[in-house]
Amino acid sequence: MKDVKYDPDDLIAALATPWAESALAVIRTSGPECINAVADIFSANNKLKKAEGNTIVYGHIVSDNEKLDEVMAAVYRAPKSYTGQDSVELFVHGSLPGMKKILELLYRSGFREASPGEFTFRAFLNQKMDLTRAEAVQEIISAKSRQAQSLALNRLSGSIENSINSIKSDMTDLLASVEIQLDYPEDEVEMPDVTASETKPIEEKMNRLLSTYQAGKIYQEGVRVVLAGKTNAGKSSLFNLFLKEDRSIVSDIHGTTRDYLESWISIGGIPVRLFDTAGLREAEHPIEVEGIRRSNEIIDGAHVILYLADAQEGITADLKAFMEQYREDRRCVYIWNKIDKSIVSAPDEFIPLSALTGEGFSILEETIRDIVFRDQYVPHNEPVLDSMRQKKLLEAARDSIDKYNQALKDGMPMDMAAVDLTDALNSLGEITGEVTSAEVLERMFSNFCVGK
Ligand SMILES: Nc1nc2c(ncn2[C@@H]2O[C@H](COP(=O)(O)OP(=O)(O)OP(=O)(O)O)[C@@H](O)[C@H]2O)c(=O)[nH]1
Ligand SMILES: [Mg+2]
Repeated sequence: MKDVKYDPDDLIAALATPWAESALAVIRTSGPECINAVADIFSANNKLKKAEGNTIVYGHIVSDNEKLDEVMAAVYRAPKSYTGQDSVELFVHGSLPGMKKILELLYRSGFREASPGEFTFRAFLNQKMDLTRAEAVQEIISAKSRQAQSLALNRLSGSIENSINSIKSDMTDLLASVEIQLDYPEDEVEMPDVTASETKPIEEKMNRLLSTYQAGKIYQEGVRVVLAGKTNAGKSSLFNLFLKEDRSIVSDIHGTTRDYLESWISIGGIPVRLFDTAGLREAEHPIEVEGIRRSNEIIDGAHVILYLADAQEGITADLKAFMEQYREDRRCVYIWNKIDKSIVSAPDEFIPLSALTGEGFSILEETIRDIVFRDQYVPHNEPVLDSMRQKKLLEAARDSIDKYNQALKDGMPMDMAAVDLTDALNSLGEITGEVTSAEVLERMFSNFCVGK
């Protein structure tokens, strides 16, 4: 796996923290002889060179006798480091010009800028982690809710790797049985069963893991929820209640919200992109007309539509028209807002709510969760598949087993049918990265952030 972009023998360096002013920043370096190379630009030169692994050395980064920054250098020695190579992490001050100076100095001193995901790539090459764990690293970083983060953390601890290995081990046993069938005459040994009854439990394990994918995707990518309804129904009030801050302008003037607002929130662990939109009505002002056009666009693309009705107004013609138009649409949740002020009780399909007092809010949250996970298997305490790559390979493995069973049914010779089993095993090997092509690896890691 040697190619220019990801040559593991190069000395690499990158900023691992955001390119922004902050109290501290971390510059990460890795590569053979990395510790000596950093020592060349370090005041406590000898101390750093002799430092044991997992220790920290205090000093200055120096260039031509000029001190660039006062830093702490964390020293890791191979193989006990993230990448499995010698590595130094510099804790520097988070000043933009300061960070820039140090990075430029590193790039003049034998280091090159790390490509995206290159540190994790090296960790994979040095067998510090398999591919499912490497992918989990990026999934943790991009997690948008606490739930998504802890599911990804489970994957980093090997939950998917272990599941796949357990399936692989079943497959290997099966292949061994097939070998016995092929190698020994029937009368010499007892023939193990290699038919569908043996592949069934394996397929069940695969299906179980596959069924978690949709939920994993929801937790990782989130869903779009839109607040819709007539002007003055209380959409912006509810938006602010979800955000727990006074973000959207609320007023009793109809048509207050002209352009839509959006924000990430979390509802029961689901990352939700919540939209507040311009109230729907017959508008004349061209800006309001454009706002309403945008509202409709967002409604079209939403996973869940929260339609607010003003309880004080009751069932209006607009509400009836909307409900008629969206009759078959299972994304809609109807909300009977302002119950604190109205004595008219909510009609059947409505959730009674007061965006002002918060009454009914937790029921609304539960309803949204139910809609998002409707028709879906919700996993509890088990590995959750999140990567499209892993899902496709697992499906390919399952298809190969199907083909194997079909081949046996069709009376094909065992040695030919067994090829499908080998294919299945190879697909599983690709998931963990034992048999993954350089091109696939490069594509995968190039989606990572630099410094990771
Ligand atoms: N009593 C009471 N008043 C509410 C409630 N929700 C909203 N209001 C009031 O209703 C008025 C309109 O609220 P907004 O949140 O601005 O309504 P909107 O749907 O965003 O309106 P537009 O932006 O014009 O489409 C404001 O005066 C709110 O204080 C509620 O649950 N109870
Ligand atoms: Mg509004």
